[in-house]
Amino acid sequence: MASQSAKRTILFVTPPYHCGVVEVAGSWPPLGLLFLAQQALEVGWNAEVYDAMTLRHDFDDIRRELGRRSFDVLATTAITPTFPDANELCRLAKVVRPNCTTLLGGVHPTFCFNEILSPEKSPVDYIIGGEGELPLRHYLSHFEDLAARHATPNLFWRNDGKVRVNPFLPLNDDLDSLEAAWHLLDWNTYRYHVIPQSRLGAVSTSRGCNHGCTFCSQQKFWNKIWRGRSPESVVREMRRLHVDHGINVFLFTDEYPTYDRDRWERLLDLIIEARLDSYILIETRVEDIVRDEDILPKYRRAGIIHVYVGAEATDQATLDRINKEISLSDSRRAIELIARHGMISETSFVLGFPEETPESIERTFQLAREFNPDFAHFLAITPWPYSDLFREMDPYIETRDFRLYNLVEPVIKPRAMSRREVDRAIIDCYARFYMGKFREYSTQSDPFRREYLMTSTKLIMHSSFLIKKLARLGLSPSALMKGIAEF
Ligand code: B12
Ligand code: SF4
Repeated sequence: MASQSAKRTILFVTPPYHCGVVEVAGSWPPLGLLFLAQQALEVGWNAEVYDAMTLRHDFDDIRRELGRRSFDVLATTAITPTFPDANELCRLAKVVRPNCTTLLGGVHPTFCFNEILSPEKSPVDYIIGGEGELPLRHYLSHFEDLAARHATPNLFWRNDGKVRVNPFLPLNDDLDSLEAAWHLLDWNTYRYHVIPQSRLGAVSTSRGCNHGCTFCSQQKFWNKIWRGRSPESVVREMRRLHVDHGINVFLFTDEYPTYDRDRWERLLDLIIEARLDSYILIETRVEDIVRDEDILPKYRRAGIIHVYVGAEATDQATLDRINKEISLSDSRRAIELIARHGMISETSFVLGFPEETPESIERTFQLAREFNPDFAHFLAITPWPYSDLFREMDPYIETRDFRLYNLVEPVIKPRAMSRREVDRAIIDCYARFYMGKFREYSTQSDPFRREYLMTSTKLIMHSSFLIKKLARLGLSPSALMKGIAEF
């Protein structure tokens, strides 16, 4: 442990990457980094969080901010699209503070450690792969002793020009023991724009998913193992966030919160009892919504207002191909049930597979309209370089620019279409879907649903990703918005 007199500082920074879509709805706290910061504090380090992404700082701002701060370790995180910016962040840290150590974690470096660390001039000194808390604790506790530091579990590092890989710890069975350093955030920054006067928090009630969708990184990252916290510990944390920090909208960050029905129902009961007067946003699988038909009123009473379910495709052959293990009838029914119980349904449809044609996109669009979720996203299939899908898609991948691997930009060229045509088809699906929707929203009898749906649509239509896309394709954002509003 670092001594009190020479307390070292680890600065956690979010890469300043933006691509629209989910960011449009709010500014989201960096939960993963807060779990890690708590470990640093517990072993006697100073920990600071600089959320450059949410503050919308560019690299000039970041250079100035890093210059103002004093730190020994700069730690950052990367999913695939944010990796180039995370790498640049490490480079900048070395320029501003040449003696600092740079540390990277998250799903992308966990799998792509070799290509990140191999270049002799890589600005990344170390990578901690997989679940970060316990390895980071070891790394920081043994920071002063290089041999012990290099014995950190889950560590990837360079030695004699070679990339070394340390054995991984098993996943932590005791998720209740992990806390997030909530007090390090400036809470005024985190809002859910759809709900006025809101303050947005993020709670992880479980980690992992036992399914094997071939496009998904999360099942690989968590080894297809699902682990849940006890409902009591989740509600304790929610109450603390509500009382101490005024959080009234909670994102459950879980891949699969409803996996264990008994645990889930107990959690709903405890949240209802706690009377937090707050809203909750979740993501789950369609068959669980169908399974839970009898307890859906509890979902709503607990405050769940927004449920994202991955429908992904509108034909069974595609669902089977991506190993989604759901049926079209469950998708349709889940969407129906969510609305019937006063919640907002959101789902996505993935486009741009190698065999895609304008006709197959039109079929997906028509079925999406028939499923009629409140919100639909039309996403470009994106093979993360470590996903099961990658090998199969490799011959069709036209760009290795990871910044484009964000589910918004097509990176695959289907046999019968260009990427630009896929891009245009995606915009067309969005425009036509929401043209039909705006009128439906404005005639909703439930005022909460009406307000929520109309505010969200305006946010989507003004989102930077749509505006940029439209401009690139020579289309006018204002004409589209006017068309939707007048429809
Ligand atoms: C919340 C969230 C967001 C928030 C991010 C808020 C923030 N600053 O963290 C918002 C809404 C902004 C967001 C945006 C996007 N997201 Co997002 N997001 C999530 C979500 C739902 C939860 C992430 C989370 O908090 N997990 C809980 C924590 C505890 O886990 P964790 O972050 O993985 O961290 C642990 C380990 O990874 C590791 N670790 C992570 N970083 C580090 C760093 C160090 C130094 C160490 C030691 C360890 C370590 O230790 C942590 C603790 O164990 C995940 C899906 C999921 N269920 O995980 C998708 C997910 C991460 N998002 C994804 C995507 C694609 C995006 C967008 C590109 C979507 C879009 N087009 O808008 C954008 C990118 C914007 C951006 N700049 O990041 C993908 C990433 C896929 C991939 N493999 O690259 C995911 C997996 C969802 C999916 N569809 O598959 N997202
Ligand atoms: S159900 Fe969701 S989290 Fe689980 S493997 Fe499929 S896409 Fe990934």
